[in-house]
Amino acid sequence: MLNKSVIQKTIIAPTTISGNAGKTVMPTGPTTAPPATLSVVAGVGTTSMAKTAPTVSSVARSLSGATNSQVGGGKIDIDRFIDNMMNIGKPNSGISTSISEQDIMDLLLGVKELFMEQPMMLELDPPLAVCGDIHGQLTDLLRIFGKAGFPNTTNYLFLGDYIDRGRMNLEVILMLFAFKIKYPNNFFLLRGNHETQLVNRIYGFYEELNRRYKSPRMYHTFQDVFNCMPLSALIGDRILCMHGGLSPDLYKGDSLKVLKDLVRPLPDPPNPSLPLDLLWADPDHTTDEFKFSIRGVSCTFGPKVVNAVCSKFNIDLICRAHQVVQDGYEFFNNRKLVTIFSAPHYCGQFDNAAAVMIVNKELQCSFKVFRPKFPNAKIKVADAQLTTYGKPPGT
Ligand SMILES: [Mn+2]
Repeated sequence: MLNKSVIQKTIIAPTTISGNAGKTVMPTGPTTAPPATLSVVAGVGTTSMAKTAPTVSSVARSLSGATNSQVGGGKIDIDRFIDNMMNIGKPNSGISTSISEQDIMDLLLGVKELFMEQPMMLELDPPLAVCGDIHGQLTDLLRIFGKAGFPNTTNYLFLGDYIDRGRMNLEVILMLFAFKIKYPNNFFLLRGNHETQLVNRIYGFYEELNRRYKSPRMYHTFQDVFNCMPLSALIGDRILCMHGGLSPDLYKGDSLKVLKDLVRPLPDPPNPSLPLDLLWADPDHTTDEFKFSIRGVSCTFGPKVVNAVCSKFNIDLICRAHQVVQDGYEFFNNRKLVTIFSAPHYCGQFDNAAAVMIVNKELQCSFKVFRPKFPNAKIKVADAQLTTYGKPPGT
């Protein structure tokens, strides 16, 4: 009979928050598969893994030969669209002057078709970079691409919450959708709870669209796309990803088929329901199983649920987003679950860092951490004073 140490593939190493070297712990038992380890390294550019291959490799399993730019929106010239996106910010090239409503509608149609062509539960092969909430923080998204690789060199999985709260929601969601069409088998976007009408009607997206394009039709077309986005992903058969968390329906379920079988288009899911929990649930130390959430929606789940889901479905790690965590990533329950949050200095109100989880080919995981920058912080003022004191007047 197999014992647990034999079938366990992912071994999780201690976190080194301040140090550079991540400890890698080898599997304790013999295993035929390549050992999968989770080594944690804080700080940008200090990962223990090999550099990502210079070209994008195919990560999506069981997706037949879809070629870049031809999948989904046949109408949209995606290279031109991305060019226009990249020019935003130059003089006289705000988004609503450089990208027409028709271009956006074509993009939305294309990306919706593409989401529907791909499974509800994505099955992906590493290597890839996993990102948490972005919330309209475009410059931080570009910073992530700058450090972890642009989508032409690095595979990505985003865990949802692209819009609301931030200042450039439209730019963020359009850029992500454009990359989805450009690299359909290497760039993946899960749905977050903000990609539901109930939420994005209130928290900024609706108002931003109305202000910039004055188009209720466009807002509704966005909802049609959100309703078709996938809710979960499985990396290398071992890392289960979603925006929010686990659900009683998954806990009691016999297989991951419950995730694969969710039907789209899926308008705002009812409370309680499996898709709602995937979008909203949070881990919780104060309960063993499930508890009502103080959010007023969905539930929280405890260590027992994490352990049961991991062992039942042969999963090493649950990977989710949805909550601000100080270092950009945070473990729960003996590192069987990790929260990733990728919007640093969230809303301008938190001083949190952001993180991206890098999963290499051998399922070794490491973290790139992005510390927030405070352009108006006190330290800058002190610097300026020092400069003034050090120089004679008039220079
Ligand atoms: Mn969320």
